[in-house]
Amino acid sequence: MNIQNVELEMTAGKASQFPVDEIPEIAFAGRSNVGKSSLLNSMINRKSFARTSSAPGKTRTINFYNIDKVIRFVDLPGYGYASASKGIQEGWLKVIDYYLNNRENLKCLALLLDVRREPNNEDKMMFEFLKSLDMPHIIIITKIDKLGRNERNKNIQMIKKTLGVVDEDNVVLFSTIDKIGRDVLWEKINNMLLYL
Ligand SMILES: Nc1nc2c(ncn2[C@@H]2O[C@H](COP(=O)(O)OP(=O)(O)OP(=O)(O)O)[C@@H](O)[C@H]2O)c(=O)[nH]1
Ligand SMILES: [Mg+2]
Repeated sequence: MNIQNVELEMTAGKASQFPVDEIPEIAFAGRSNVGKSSLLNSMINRKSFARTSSAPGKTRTINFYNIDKVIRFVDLPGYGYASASKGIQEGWLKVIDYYLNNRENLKCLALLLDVRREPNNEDKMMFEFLKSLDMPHIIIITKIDKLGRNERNKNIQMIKKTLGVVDEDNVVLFSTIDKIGRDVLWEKINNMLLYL
């Protein structure tokens, strides 16, 4: 996709702030620090359009990035960020939950998993939820530059087995450092747009 114009349209802390129109959205979910905002930057060829941080809990609102008014990338706050107060965490969860369950614009949900980590209960719940939706989904294994080939392959198998990923689940390997996965992911997104 030849991107002309990307706009951070809205940082929403509540559902009433979600944009109102029919632009299809792909949302990026996953544990805090897994690399959601970094992946988004890499997809739009910007270094730090979406704010990232080595400390978990950077994204705290649902951020809507409008790409050429054709598609929106939706950067979700990560789950499992323990340092946030309970009240704040529950607040985020409510909006995320509302977004995932009610948003008509949502056409594809991507779940990101860190290649170095065994999926935890929240990852498993998110995977089950995503499988239960009647819409395309993509599993993205991030930070694959962090491991050598053998360990990487071993972990990818472990992640698939732990979650119960099958061949029909789209799996994309991603690294913002080695620039791996970007083209494959764009191809999948463009394909999906064709069938909407
Ligand atoms: N080596 C490597 N580091 C990465 C990669 N992707 C992200 N990171 C780093 O991981 C850290 C977290 O990245 P973010 O994109 O902020 O993660 P996030 O999922 O948006 O985190 P929250 O907003 O807290 O939910 C940052 O220090 C990034 O530079 C990758 O592919 N390879
Ligand atoms: Mg983020």
